[in-house]
Amino acid sequence: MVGDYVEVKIEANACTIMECQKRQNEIFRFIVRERKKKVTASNVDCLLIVMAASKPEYKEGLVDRYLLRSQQWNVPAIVIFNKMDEAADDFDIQFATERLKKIAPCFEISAKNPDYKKRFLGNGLNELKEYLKGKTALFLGQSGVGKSRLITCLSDGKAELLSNDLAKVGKGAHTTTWAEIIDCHHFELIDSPGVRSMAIEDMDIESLNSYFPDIFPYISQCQFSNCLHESNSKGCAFTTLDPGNVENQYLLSRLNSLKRFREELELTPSWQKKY
Ligand SMILES: Nc1nc2c(ncn2[C@@H]2O[C@H](COP(=O)(O)OP(=O)(O)OP(=O)(O)O)[C@@H](O)[C@H]2O)c(=O)[nH]1
Ligand SMILES: [Mg+2]
Ligand SMILES: [Zn+2]
Repeated sequence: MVGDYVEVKIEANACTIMECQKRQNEIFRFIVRERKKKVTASNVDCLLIVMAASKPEYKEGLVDRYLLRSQQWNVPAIVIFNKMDEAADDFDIQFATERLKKIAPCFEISAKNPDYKKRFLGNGLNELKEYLKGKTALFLGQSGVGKSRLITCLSDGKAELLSNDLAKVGKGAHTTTWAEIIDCHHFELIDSPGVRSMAIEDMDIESLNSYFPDIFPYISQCQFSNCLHESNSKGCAFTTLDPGNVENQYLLSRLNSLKRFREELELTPSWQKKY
């Protein structure tokens, strides 16, 4: 598995894996149909969630989906807003960053132009490199957001090979098709296409609330534990929040994601998720 530490026996022209060390953590999914756990990588210190400021369009629901996995795997995440050199007019990086401030630090990046000067956030490329020091990080993000380009940029040319695929991108084709770990001297990066599935059908609905640590304190104040947090829900803690207040807007939009995920999880009966 990518990220594993193994003992190898080296002979004249063969290398044999003798033993695999115990994993600190695993990046996994459950395959509901086969009732099997599928591990894609191991020993990951941090998730790099990459979102594009231009195309593919930034979606709160998507970043929240990746952050949900971060909670499930118990691996801390950061969010990278890439392509800031050509950010869409309606992309509000400050709102997006503030909205996630209790969950994950955000960075303002242009992988295409490493000299890009950050304009909105305290965190740019230098801070990202500093953050990554000594860590093994795994990329998450849609096709075309710039993960491979970012690796090239962060590796200071050590990962030249990866940029070869630049010639054939543009249509959002799945250019990276294998999982690999890239040693960038001060840190290691894993670009893995296998973990990008957006489906969350395998998640445990009982854990969902706790995977939203920013809104969990409010949820626990709702009068009923099975509160649906709708505008007509009796005793709901969210109905008393003033939506004109920007802090409440962050909470309510995160709540929106939680409600959507819950609806999605309800589609798969829990008996199917016993492994
Ligand atoms: N303008 C601009 N373009 C970028 C930036 N980063 C990447 N791109 C371009 O976006 C396209 C996709 O970049 P990739 O690095 O291949 O994207 P990826 O996330 O690795 O995509 P997959 O391997 O398909 O998952 C390429 O044409 C890049 O040159 C950026 O910061 N600014
Ligand atoms: Mg790629
Ligand atoms: Zn409620």
